[in-house]
Amino acid sequence: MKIDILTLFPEMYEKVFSQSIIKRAIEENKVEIEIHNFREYSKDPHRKVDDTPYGGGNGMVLTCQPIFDCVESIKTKDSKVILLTPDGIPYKQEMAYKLANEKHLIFICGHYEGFDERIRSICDFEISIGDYVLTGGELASMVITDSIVRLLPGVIEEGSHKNDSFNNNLLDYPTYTKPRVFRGMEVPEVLLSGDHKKIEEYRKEESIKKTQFRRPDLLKK
Ligand code: 6GU
Repeated sequence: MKIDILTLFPEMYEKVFSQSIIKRAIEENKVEIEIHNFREYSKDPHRKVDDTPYGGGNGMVLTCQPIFDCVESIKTKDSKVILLTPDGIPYKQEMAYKLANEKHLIFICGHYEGFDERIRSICDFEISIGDYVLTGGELASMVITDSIVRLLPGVIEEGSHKNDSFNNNLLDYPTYTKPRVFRGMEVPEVLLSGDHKKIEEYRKEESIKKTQFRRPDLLKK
C-alpha cells in the first residue's frame, strides 16, 4: 500500500512514523508513506497557500491551486483521495478495515480556519476522527494511518487483531501475565486451568459484560 499525505507541517510526521510497528512496516515494504508539503506547489510568488474568506469573517482559508496541483501530480486510477475535516464521516474500526484494502490513499490535511469549499470536489470522501476540533488534519492523518498500517498483511500477527476491541462491536476481554498474584490481586482461576473451551467462554462473557457496562451503545448495533 502507498499512503501520500498533503500537509503544511511535514516535520510533525518524522518521529511518529519512525517508531515501533509503523517503522518496521515501512522497512519491510508493507507500506510506503510519503509526506508532501503542498506549499511547494503554490504558484504564488510568495508561496502563499491561503487567503481571506469571500464574504468576510475570521481567519485564513486554504486556496485550491496548491492542493489541486499536488493531488493531480500524485493521483492515479487506483487512488482514493480523503479530506480530513471535523465535518467528515466519523472514523470507526470498520472503515480502517475498508481502507486497509485500498492500493493508494491520499490524505489532505486542512489547517487554519478552513479550506475553499471547491477542494471537496477532488475528494472521494471526508473523514473526522471525533466530535472535537483539532488545529489541523495532521494528527488525524497519523491516527488513521496507524490504524490502517497495523491491519496490513504481515504487519502484526493476524491473531492480535482478530480479537481487537470493536471487532463484532465488543470491547477486549481482560488479559493478565506473570506473576500470578501481584499486591494481593489474583489472576482469575480459569485462565490457569488449561481448559481452552472454558477460557474461550470466560473471555466472551467478560467481553460482553465490559461492553454492557462501558459502551452499551455498541451492543445496540
Ligand atoms: Cl480530521 N480534522 C480536524 N481539523 N479536526 C478534527 C478532525 C479532523 N477530526 C476531528 N476533529
